Amino acid sequence: MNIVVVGLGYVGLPLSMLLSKKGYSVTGIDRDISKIKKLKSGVLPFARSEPGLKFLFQNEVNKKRLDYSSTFEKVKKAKYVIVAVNTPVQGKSPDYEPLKSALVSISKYLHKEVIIIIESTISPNSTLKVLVPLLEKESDMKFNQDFYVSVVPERIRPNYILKQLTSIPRVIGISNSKIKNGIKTLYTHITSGSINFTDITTAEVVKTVENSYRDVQIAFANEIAKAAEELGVNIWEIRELVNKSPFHNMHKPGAGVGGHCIPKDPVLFMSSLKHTKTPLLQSARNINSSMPNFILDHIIKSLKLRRKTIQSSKITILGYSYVENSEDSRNSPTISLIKLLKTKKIKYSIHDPYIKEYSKKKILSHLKGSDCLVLMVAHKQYNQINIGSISKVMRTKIIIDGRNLFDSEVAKENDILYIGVGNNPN
Ligand code: SAJ
Repeated sequence: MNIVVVGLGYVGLPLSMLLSKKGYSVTGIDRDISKIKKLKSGVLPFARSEPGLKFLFQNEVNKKRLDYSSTFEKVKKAKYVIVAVNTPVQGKSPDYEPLKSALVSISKYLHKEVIIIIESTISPNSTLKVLVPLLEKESDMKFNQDFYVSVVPERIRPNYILKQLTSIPRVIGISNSKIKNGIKTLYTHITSGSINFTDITTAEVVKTVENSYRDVQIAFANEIAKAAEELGVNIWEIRELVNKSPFHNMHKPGAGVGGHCIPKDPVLFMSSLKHTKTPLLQSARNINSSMPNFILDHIIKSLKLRRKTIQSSKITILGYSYVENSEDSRNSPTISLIKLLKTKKIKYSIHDPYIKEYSKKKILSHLKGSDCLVLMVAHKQYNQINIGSISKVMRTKIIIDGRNLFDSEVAKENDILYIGVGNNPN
């Protein structure tokens, strides 16, 4: 059976390889010609540190049944067309340009009985009110008569892509029971997790709500962390003890919330509401987006404490990506922090072991003569940092620990001013 996967990012590319491994004939399509060229020459264009992905790619890429292209002809022969293009937000509204462009291209080759599966995260009501009318207009065919549409929101996370893709339960929104068995078989080949059928709009709501829920959970931790500083208590001890109470799962406060899901999905959800106000979701977004500023405040305060002017200081930022042990830097809190440092004309250097541009120099050479170490991402490599050695090379000994990675006691023993998020032991 022929399947086309449109959009070869963190969702579509692994999915194209997994489907090939399961024996399907797969064509992966992306409008980024350089990405297609790399794939066809056997080079993985990104996510090289993703567990298991390189191995899967090397096993599948030479098989005849897996092909990559920047054109859409293969839609003509496909039974399923899975769309996994990015759906960013611009301000408070979805930016469906990539998605609409993909659907217009697909429409040119649409034929009877094709099932279009939307894995991209979209705001509630988008499929039936925007995407289906576009497909009908562009293809001159009828929804639920000539072609069918299903919404199966992606559920992956960098560092755990293949593990989650093959095990997490999936929600499948359909509007015609005729396609149920076929889609059930397809997703049973993808994941060992449960397959949960519902209607199209419910599937759209579930995805945006599950990430809104996480955004609120993280914002709660961040708000309590700010209060903990005023109260002079350690948020990490608070969190540990709170979570000993049954049914409590307080999340981790930190330097901010980045990524391709959490910052965006609550905005997608809210964009579909015309009358209902969502102050909690909006506050959570505001709190999480405020964390890079909170880090900046700590940088300025600590430099002042050490009688350093911010203009004469040099900051070392550890971690550029949005989440630990990954190269993915989409919506990274470090990007927000850098913008703020630039407005204050504070000099900085960046290290990140997963990003080529920021991994040329060793950590210690970044810290030589530095006045403040700002830990933004808890990459596993940073666990090896020896506080004693960094203390010897820094000009001013300050650590702003955005992810509770360092031991504040050890910092103190090395005469380092240690400031965490929600943990200021001074
Ligand atoms: N973060 C915190 N505190 C926390 C957890 C995360 O500050 O307690 C920050 C991270 O540092 C990062 C951002 O939030 O900057 C997002 O982290 P994440 O762990 O939520 O990772 P994502 O963005 O890849 O989230 C994905 C989502 N999965 C899907 O959209 C399918 C999310 O719904 C999942 O809960 C998460 O993976 C997961 O844990 O699997």
